[in-house]
Amino acid sequence: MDRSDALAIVKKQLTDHRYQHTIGVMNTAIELAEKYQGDVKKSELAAIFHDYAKFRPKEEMKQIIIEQKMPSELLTFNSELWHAPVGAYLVETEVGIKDEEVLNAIKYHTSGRIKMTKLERIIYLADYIEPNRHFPGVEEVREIAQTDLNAALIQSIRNTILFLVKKNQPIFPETFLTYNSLLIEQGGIN
Ligand code: DGI
Ligand code: FE
Ligand code: FE
Repeated sequence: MDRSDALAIVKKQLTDHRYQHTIGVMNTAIELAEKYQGDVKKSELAAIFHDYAKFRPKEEMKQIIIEQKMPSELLTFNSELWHAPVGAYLVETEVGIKDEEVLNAIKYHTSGRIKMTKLERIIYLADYIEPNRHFPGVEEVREIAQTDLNAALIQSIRNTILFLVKKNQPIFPETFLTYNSLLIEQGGIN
């Protein structure tokens, strides 16, 4: 599928604001893939579709999580987490994308997971640092992303966890697992 077809499909699913975010993620993901020897085409495709399910009704997402036997633990956490795995499912079934690597990059773009692939890292980070993002700490992560993909990824997950803690929100276990596994992988613990 080429870029313009993919963008036309996703545009119908999103608000203008979220579509602009998607364009930002796409451009950033391509830059990161070029810089860090990722797959540029897969990065482009995963970025375009990463928020495909963002505006699906909660009830529909809940049904899909149950019917498709996704981890039921998801339902006890913030519904913001649901659009990632549900998005991967809908992008496969409605759009017809079959590439597992692309689907996994969509599926894990909110929580991450242990042993993230390079593509998953690129999409997670691009989602966090794309130019339309304006939260505290994002500039620092953009700086780190110029030279170190993994260090930038760790900083973005740390910021997300701190943000959730400050808002008194429960943190999805996968988010902690991702954070721990990246720190351990980086080495230098004790
Ligand atoms: O969809 P986006 O806004 O582009 O970004 P995203 O897919 O990273 O979703 C971010 C939202 O998900 C944000 O409101 C925080 C929330 N979130 C991310 N990780 C966790 C989380 N919420 C909970 N409760 N626990 C998490 O671990
Ligand atoms: Fe998202
Ligand atoms: Fe996003």
